[in-house]
Order: sequence, then C-alpha cells, then structure tokens
Amino acid sequence: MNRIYIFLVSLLFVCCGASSGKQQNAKSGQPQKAPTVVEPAVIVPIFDADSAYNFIEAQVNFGPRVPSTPSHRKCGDYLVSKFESYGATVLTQDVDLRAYNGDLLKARNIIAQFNPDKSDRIMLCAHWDTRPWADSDPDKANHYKPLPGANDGGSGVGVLLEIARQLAAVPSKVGVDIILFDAEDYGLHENDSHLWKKHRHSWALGSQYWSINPHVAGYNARYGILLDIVGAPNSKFLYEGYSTRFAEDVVYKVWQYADKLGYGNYFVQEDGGIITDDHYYVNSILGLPCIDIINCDPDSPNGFGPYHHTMKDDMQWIDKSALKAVGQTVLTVIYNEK
Ligand code: AHN
Ligand code: ZN
Repeated sequence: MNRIYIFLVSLLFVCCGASSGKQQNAKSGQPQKAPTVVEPAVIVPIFDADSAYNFIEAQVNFGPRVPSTPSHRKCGDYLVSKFESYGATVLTQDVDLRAYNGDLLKARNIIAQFNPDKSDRIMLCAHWDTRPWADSDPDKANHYKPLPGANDGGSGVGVLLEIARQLAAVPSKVGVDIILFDAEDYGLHENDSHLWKKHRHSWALGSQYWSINPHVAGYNARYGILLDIVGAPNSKFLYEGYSTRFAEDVVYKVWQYADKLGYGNYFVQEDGGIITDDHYYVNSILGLPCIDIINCDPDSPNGFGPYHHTMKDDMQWIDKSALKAVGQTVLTVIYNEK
C-alpha cells in the first residue's frame, strides 16, 4: 500500500480559444485554430482504512464518551487537537444541554473548517458522543451501563478524521466543514419507550443546538453528509427516508459514485427506513439539505445491527472494508466538487 496515492477519477476536455495560442499563431503566420485546453484531471486521495481504524480505536480507548464524564472531555480535547494538527480552523460550541430525563449534559460541538474563506462549501458530520445506556443488550444487567461505542459514535468520527488528514495533504476545490455533534445518543431509554411522543426530540441535542445556532450566522453549504454507524462488516447503506425527502439529488449522486467505485454491495440502491438522526434537524431547522449514511439491518431486533446499543459495540465490530467503502466514496464526492 506504499505507492503514490493518486486516483484519477475523471478527465474533462474543454475546447476554447486561449489568447497565448492566438499570439503564437499570429507570429508564425499559421491559420488561426482554437487550441484544445485540457482541464487538469480530478485527483482524489486514497482513503487509508488502517488510519481510520486507528482513529476509532483511539476514541474507544478513552472509554465511553458520555457527556459530562472525564473520558468525554479528554476525547473531545483529542479530537480538537487532531483537527488542528491537520490545519483546520477549529471552533467549539460548549453548551449545557438538558437531557429528557433531567441530566445536565456538558456538551461540545466541534467544528473543523477547511478553507474557511471559500463561500462554496460542503458540510460533513457525525456524532462523537456515545450512549450512556446499553438498553438493547441481551443482558438486562447492562441496560443502564455505558457502551464502548466503536460503531455508534466512533466509526463516523474515525472516517472524518481520516478525511481531514487527506484534506491537509491535498486541498479540495470547495471549502469543507467537518462538524462533530455532541449529545446525539442521550435519547429515550427503551424502558421509557411509552413516553416517545412527549420526548420525540430527546435525540440529537447537539445538532438541534447547532441548527438553531450555527457557528457562522446564516451558515450555508451546498449540502451535508452525515456518517453514523458506518464500520460494521457487511454494512448495508440504504436510501434513508429523510435523506431522500430533503436531499434526493445528493443521495443519488453519492450512491452513484459508490457504485462506480465498486462499492455497490455496501451502497444498496433501495429504500430503507426513516431514521431520526442529526441530519433530520439540519434539514428541518436550518434548511440545509443533508443526507444520512447509516447501516440498517431490518432483520435485527432494533433495526440496526446485533451490536447496536449493546456492550458488543466494540472494535470487534469494526471492519476496514466498510470504512474504506464509505471514506473513499465521500472523498470522491468532495474532490469532484468544483
Ligand atoms: C433513534 O433511535 C430514534 N435514532 C437513531 C439514531 C441513532 C442512535 N444513531 C445512533 N444512535
Ligand atoms: Zn446510538
């Protein structure tokens, strides 16, 4: 894998009259002919899945990233310093949020801006907190214990850190904002599921806050891509319902790039469920079209995977091939933006 990491995705040929060419023709007395100008090929860096895997492991090694705990604070500091080391302009939103059960959450949204002066931007996001309760665990004794959060929390962040590392090496034409939302996963405990109507906005508290108070007044981007639970072996990313409702063209664009790259087995072109996730609030509050790439498993009890919201959500459930499919697809989308 130690080869030169360039990846030619597309060549664009444009014919036009360049003034230097005309001068040359005039000097040589040749008949004027429009020269062919070849636009440079789009270069997409190669996503390194080993690196993304290590970024996930680093988060897991902090322990569960439950808001208001020391592990959470330390991991947040680590994430900020990583983005800074890749040349991003990093802002944080440190805010006290109230969970549905009354818990006070010392939350921090982390915003890493690449090329902050560019007005044409893409937003990439994931949540970095982990669920305080393994309430889908087969063992009831675990239902109020925090889970490791390798897939749920760690995987999306790991892929985005690797994308940040690549953005530092090869600048993209558009500006990129990577936003790590906090307090996504403190939503309604399964034992309280009869209260779902009263607490239907108990999930995704960090993205709700950001969507009401974006880091830049009047923040705008062409679109957003949320990565959530993207590291499991044999992941299936189906068309998620809010994504197609709010940002259909973005969904088809991303799934088509995935198909071209040979990742059609992961990015399955079929409708999946409707999932209330961070992107729902980005779409409905801020009006920024945002899709969700999220693994669903309709055959598992809670609709995600057998590890989901259980103590099993550890590094055993992280597969580098899935990380590669997601990371390479998102990089290809970004670097093809002009
Ligand atoms: C609900 O379970 C309502 N939403 C799923 C979003 C989620 C939870 N993503 C990770 N954990
Ligand atoms: Zn979760």
